[in-house]
Amino acid sequence: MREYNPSKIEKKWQKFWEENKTFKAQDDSSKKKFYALVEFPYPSGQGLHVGHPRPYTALDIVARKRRLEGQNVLFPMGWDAFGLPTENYAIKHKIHPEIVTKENVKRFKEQLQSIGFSFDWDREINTTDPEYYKWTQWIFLKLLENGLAYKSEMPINWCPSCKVGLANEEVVGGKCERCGTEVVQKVKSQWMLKITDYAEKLIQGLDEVDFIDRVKLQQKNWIGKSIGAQVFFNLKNSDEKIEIFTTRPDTIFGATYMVLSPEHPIVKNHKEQIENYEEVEKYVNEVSKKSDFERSELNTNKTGVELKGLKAINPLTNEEIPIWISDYVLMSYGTGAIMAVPGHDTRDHEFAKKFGLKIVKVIDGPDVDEKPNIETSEGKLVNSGFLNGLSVKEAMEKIIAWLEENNIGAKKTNYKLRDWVFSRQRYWGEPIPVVYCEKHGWVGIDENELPLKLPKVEDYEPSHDGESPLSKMTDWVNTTCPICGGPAKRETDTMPNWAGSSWYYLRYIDPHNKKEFADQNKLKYWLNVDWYNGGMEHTTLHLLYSRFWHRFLYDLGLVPTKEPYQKRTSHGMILGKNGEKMSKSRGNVVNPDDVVKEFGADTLRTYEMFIGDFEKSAPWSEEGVKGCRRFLERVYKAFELVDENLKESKLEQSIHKTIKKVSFDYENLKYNTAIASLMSLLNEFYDAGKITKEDYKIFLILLNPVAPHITEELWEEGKFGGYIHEQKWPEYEEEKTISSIIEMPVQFNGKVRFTIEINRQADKEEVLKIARENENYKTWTENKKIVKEIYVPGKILNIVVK
Ligand code: ANZ
Repeated sequence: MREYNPSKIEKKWQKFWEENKTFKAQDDSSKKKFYALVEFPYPSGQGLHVGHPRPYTALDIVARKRRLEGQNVLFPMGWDAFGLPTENYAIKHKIHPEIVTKENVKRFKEQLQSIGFSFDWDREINTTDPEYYKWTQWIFLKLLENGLAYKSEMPINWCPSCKVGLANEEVVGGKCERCGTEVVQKVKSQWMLKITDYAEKLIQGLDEVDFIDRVKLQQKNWIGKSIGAQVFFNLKNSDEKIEIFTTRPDTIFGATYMVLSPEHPIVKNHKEQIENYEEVEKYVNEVSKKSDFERSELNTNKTGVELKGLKAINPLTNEEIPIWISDYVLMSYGTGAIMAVPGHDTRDHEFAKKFGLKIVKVIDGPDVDEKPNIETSEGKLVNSGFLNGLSVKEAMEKIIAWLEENNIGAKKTNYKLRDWVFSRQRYWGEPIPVVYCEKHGWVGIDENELPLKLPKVEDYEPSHDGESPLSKMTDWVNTTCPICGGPAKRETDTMPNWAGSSWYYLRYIDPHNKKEFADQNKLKYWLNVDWYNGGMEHTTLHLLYSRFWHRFLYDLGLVPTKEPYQKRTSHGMILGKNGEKMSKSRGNVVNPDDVVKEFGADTLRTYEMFIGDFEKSAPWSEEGVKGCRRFLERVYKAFELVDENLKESKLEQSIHKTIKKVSFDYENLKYNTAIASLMSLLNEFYDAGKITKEDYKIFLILLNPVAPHITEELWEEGKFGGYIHEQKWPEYEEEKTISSIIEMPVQFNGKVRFTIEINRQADKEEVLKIARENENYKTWTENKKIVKEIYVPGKILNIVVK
């Protein structure tokens, strides 16, 4: 008896594919190329998680299908291997992170191979390999040369537990993205990348690509473009001006006071004039402990202090207005100062109410004393001098022209996006290839010295003042300046783990190149990545960072396309059985190895795709896994339904319909419904009892992308010729997908009385014959004379009686 034995056939085919380099991508091909990319994993100590195979299987399906369609497919895999967990493990167990990484990579690779992904393993890369990070460092030097990398003293988000500075993107709800500890502010000298210079290009570029809407929207919101004006307010009895940013310059007549961020330089610079400086200083100190998140998102109770002794002049009303400081105005946005319009801005209104400040209505509508009129874009201007009677839009244009004419302000665009904090005070990252020379400041090292390798250290623990472990390596730190040869010190911070992943898709194109990060002709052939699937959580981090690096390389003429990725899709999470996020502490983790061992890789793959809507999260279910295994067993058994003598398929329509559905679904993230339609076709096979060889072959090819091992095996067993991975993706004919039997309404004197089933091609005589045989026919024609019989083919039969 034949029996489905995945453990045997899966190993066999994995070995075959590996030895024959079945999935090797060709660099010199006249075939249409298809570059499919999934986010390379961080090889953690825990090994693969059942969440990993979900996106990997999805794109593996597309990659396999496209190969069968005759395309030259690049589907690579590698390791994003720098990072904190490895370093923390190394500290705890006193093992070098390089060794830890090697072990983890080995395990991950075995696990991925056991699932049968069609990766081109010849292109495997590892971000911690000096031959790889040489080019990460090289790109950094280019950014430095072009003024896009700079060092700056600034308050950064600091995780006291990880002892590491975090980018805004790594702070979620005021907490460290990794360990959940409350993030505090700490002033440190940091390497920064000027992603803000690319804000506009990063927004514009979204128009050129095919990303799912929620990804585009999140990126746009994160970049946060606001169009408005900068306006200068004079400080009374001084030549100094306070610059503000507003999106509503039309409301300027209603600006009855100003609010500065407590860190605004005016505060310190006017210590002498400020009568209540002690009170002010106390407030400034209190605020310095809060993160921007607490100050904006969590800010419910408005606080603040007036700068007594200072006044500003509203340039339109010429009135003297008070100046306050408050934490709701952030130093990091706009100019760190605002004109407060309490009649129309909610936060300003709350503040004015609390501190008894003047409120003026400048846009008509309901009274603004009790509630700010926030529908400000609807009404007409009032109490606003030469703007009175204008609509908001008109007033906006007029006031900006006026401000520009009088040199008091100008149109201005602002972005929420901040520069990218690019230093980490940790060991396990790419060394930043710069030195500090007393004479020349920060200088990039010579390109010929790359890679600047991480030196071996004894102790990976960061010092308690937060300096990197590298700072203790005086031999390595002390060097010479590339410009003057004088003494210099190396940078001891390393790059964040977002560095290596910012360009990895380029290295896959030419992973062994020793002269360049990738050959220009190969880049021209392979770019863009045609389809990139990855987690939503990377939308404002990795995805944005890599688009920035790519655009920068494009501006230098080093890559041929503006954007790296043509299409971006995203998958939902796989949850534990209880519907909660899988985690060790919740005890609901499913290990893919166990599923492969017990049920087979093809079952794991099928289940991961069948679990539910690809874009939504879904809970794991043991029953679901078993159901998929039973399906594959039935696929295996259906081999016995093939009847060599049966020449014509009885299932032609179902076959064509299934080809159509599966072909569409695999390309449109509908893997679950594709599998469902294969399941129902299989049921039809069993119902029919006998199928043709061709029926079965088509079924196997359609299933092959999802369950590659079993389909290779059955193809071989059936001696269907060659290997299944060499076959052609089946095509369908539209006419054959349409049912030949249709329901036909039969009317008497224009009223539908009953319906009959006819063949779509049937002629009038045949249709009439079927109608007459119907038991209802008699009722409507009894004792009547038939005047006329009208047949509209495929639509209606109308019988006129008298
Ligand atoms: C006057 C005004 C009247 C404003 C009104 C809004 C409504 P977005 O759209 O987010 O860019 N603002 C400017 N700089 C700020 C800072 N550093 N911290 C906190 N708030 C700041 O918001 C721009 C608006 O936010 C600006 O326009 C300013 O208030 C405030 F009916 O000016 B507005």
